[in-house]
Amino acid sequence: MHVPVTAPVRTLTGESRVPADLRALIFDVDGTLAETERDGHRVAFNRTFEEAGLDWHWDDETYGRLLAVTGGKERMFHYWRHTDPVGADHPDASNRIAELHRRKSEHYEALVREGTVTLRPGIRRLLLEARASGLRLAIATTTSPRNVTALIEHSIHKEAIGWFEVIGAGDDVPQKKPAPDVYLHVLRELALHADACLAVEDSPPGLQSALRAGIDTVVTRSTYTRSEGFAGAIATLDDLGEPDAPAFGLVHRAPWRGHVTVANLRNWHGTPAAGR
Ligand code: XBP
Ligand code: MG
Repeated sequence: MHVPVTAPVRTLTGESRVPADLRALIFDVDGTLAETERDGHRVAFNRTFEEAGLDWHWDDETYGRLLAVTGGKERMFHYWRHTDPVGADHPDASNRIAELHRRKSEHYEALVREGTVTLRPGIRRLLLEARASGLRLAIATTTSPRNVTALIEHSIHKEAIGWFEVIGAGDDVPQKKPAPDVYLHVLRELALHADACLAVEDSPPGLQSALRAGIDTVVTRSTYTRSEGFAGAIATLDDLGEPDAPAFGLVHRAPWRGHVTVANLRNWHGTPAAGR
């Protein structure tokens, strides 16, 4: 049984606060639920470029760097401006990007439905446990609701999209991650204060977005973020782990090994984070 934490904790800045009970988990999608960037989005971008007769090709290393630009349309525009500033200045450029992105999304959905992208360790287990323990679930992503639905339907099951009360997507808000907009939007829709939530993220822009919305965050590093620093996260782990395949990482700066459970999240939540 969960016993709510009511004792005040002292933050790094010295003030004490009484953390709210944990009520909801908010998941990022790309890189967090699955390695969608490496196995899905990157492949879909390259298929689109080839089909469109462009000489663009994003290898693993290039794509890793381009992930600093969040949003597929924004990422293509950034690359275009870099490689062909005159072409990218054409009045029709944003229509061209929108068309490429539409096609890329079709390729992505097809890849997901072919089973190219699978859930990361511990995701299905933790989602099921969270539901059983009455935690509310939501999504805060930069990608589109359609991509999220395809992934959840295919990798969990047809009805599982209904597990998530709110799906906050990049185009729902004025600014994508690292701005806090998508998390603030999800908090509003859930009608919860940031203190009652915990985010799960995989990338520096995602962590920044959640922290700027005031939400404690657990990071599970993904392929492209293995060597990044995550100051401010309450935990930085390789993944969520499974009972027979423990995850490794740091929780409040102390080494940790195991599989993440709802009880762990309740313990970690509301405790001052390292380096914040
Ligand atoms: C994900 C993104 C997205 C995907 C591509 O970031 O930045 O742009 O890379 O999807 P996060 P779209 O995991 O932080 O939400 O092409 O649909 O944008
Ligand atoms: Mg991500």
